[in-house]
Amino acid sequence: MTDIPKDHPRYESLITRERIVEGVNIGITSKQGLVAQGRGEAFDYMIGEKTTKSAAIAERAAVANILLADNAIISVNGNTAALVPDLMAALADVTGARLEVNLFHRSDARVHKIIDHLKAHGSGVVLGGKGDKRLDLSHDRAIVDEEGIFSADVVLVPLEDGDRCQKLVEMGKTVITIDLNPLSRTALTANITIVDNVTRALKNMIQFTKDMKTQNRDSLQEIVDSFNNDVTISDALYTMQENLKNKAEEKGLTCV
Ligand code: PTJ
Repeated sequence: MTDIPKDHPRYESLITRERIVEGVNIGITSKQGLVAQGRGEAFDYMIGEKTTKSAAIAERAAVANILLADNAIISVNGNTAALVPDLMAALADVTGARLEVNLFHRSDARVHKIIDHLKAHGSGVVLGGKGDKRLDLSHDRAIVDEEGIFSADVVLVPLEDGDRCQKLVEMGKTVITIDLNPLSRTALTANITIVDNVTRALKNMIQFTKDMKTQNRDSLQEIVDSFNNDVTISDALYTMQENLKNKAEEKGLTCV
């Protein structure tokens, strides 16, 4: 890893990038994952590199859904395994959800490397190694575990690529995504879209779970019922528009 000095103004962003590169070097992240990370960084600039109020509302609604679930699964891919293995393990631990490795650019070797990596970062059971069921999709994200994603009622799919999200919604599951691009197919299809960096979102969700865990089911259900995903997506778009406009005004620019 390149040595990034702590006082570098872009320290957090550069360290995140190093983690993805390291993920590719050790064989847990796909090369395509580098492109996905770059896209995420661009949208993070536009959202202001912080958790917005509407993202925090979506994170609370996500936690309420997970706490109410009978079988909640957190899906892990090559990017999230490299970026946030400890936070994934901690979120599973505090919510009682289970982790399942599910890959677009799938190989059995990479699935098992990610399972080992998650365990080395504190995870208990990690599903995804069996691959004993298929979703009705024509690519390898279709391969899932029967006791995991296939039978889950709530699934968290961070940094997802569209098709599977739609399929899971069609199967009647509650699908939560974390995606900095509010216009992606996944963001527009999921039941709960958290427009936030996965590095911030998971930290918040762990804290919210600790705060909400003692609430009774009725009050968790109220949080779920009052959530509106269209408002969340539109707030993210307006926030980006506002941030861009403010930046242009700071520069004294007008349209040509
Ligand atoms: O490990 P695999 O084989 O399962 O592949 C994983 C990737 C991420 C490569 C695959 O799912 C993919 O190609 O995803 P996409 O279509 O690039 O979508 C990823 C989405 O996540 C994009 O909308 C990005 O803007 C967004 N994103 C990228 N980095 C972050 C992010 N959202 C939140 N936090 C990030 N750090």
